[in-house]
Amino acid sequence: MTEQVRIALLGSKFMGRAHSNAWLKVGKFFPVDPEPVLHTVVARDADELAGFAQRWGWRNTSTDWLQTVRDNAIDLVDIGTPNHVHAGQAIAALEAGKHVACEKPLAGTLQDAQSMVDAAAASQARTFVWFNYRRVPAVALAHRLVRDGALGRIYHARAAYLQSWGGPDVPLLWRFQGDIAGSGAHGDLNAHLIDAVRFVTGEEIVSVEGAIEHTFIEERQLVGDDAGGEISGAGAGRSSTTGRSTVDDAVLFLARLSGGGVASFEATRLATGYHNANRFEIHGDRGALRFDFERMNELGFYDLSADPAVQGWATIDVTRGGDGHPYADAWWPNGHVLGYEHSFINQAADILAVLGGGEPLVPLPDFGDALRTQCVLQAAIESARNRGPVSLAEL
Ligand code: SOE
Repeated sequence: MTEQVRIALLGSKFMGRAHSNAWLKVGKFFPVDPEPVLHTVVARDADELAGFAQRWGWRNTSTDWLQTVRDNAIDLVDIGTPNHVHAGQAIAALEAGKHVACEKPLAGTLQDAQSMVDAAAASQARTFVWFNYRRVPAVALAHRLVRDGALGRIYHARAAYLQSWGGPDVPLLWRFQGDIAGSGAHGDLNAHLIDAVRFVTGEEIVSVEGAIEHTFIEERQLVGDDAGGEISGAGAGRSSTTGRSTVDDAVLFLARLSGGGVASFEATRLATGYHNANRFEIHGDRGALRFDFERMNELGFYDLSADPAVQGWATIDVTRGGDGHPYADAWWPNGHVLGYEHSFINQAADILAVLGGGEPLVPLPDFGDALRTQCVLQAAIESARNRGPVSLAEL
């Protein structure tokens, strides 16, 4: 008899849709045990909630997240809400004995993130963080290649997350309010880059050597309550008055890696011309890798062990089942590519594997792992504000 895991989803905006889709589809493509049950979805707007639940197949709705996370009918709480409420919601769920899957970044502040890790340590429940890009097959393959020595000693990691949706016409969404988001592009996008560099290299960031934190657009139009977490601001009620953006639009920083290499990170919402260019390059003494999410089914590989006459950047089509390409066997025949939503479905499969007593296909970050990323986020901000190096050992 296949067990079930009854899920409560907190949040019904962008991540609410991505997670709903993942729980709805995962059992269609993976042999899940336990099976996910879309039990209850929680959001503030009762009117919108009924339509959301019907569209995605949630059995129940609620506007009371605390009552829901304490409900004995719930096994796993999935947090897709803005950053400032991650800690309260996750801690309440853990105290109620629930497993918790939380969107990135773990929290808006290091203090909140630490409190979540402390609550997890005091609980028997499992925790997970939706650093979904680890489950883009090309990124998972990069992780395996480095783990197996294909790059050798790591010299450089170069990571950039380039978006351009944050222009002056976008109103003062929660993502531009420091008391809600904690930071802007930094916590939103550098979080992904830091996690990806740690995941692919298998190394930790030991210091931030210098950083720039910059806000290009300091005033934004105030919005109505319906803007929620959507990054487009589309449909958001417009106001003629403006409010101050209290977060960065871009953060760049330089760092040292635990293996002796050096790294650069750049996150921005104003890289005109790029929409979701989450990219990294890793250089070692035996080879190099490069990835760009805007060509997400491809991985670039430069192999110094190959015959020098034919050395060059190979573009690997990471869709081939049976060839050891991560997750490929669950999906389509060779060359039938995947999209953004598949990284979440792959993560849902790994979460269910762990809850069923098994192992994920590639490492899944729990709260403790995500805290290390949160510490790097904090170190970069301190380095920018103090205009000097910050060792992670100091945090
Ligand atoms: C907005 O920048 C955003 O939705 C991020 O919050 C997600 O983590 C990223 O995958 C897409 O862009």
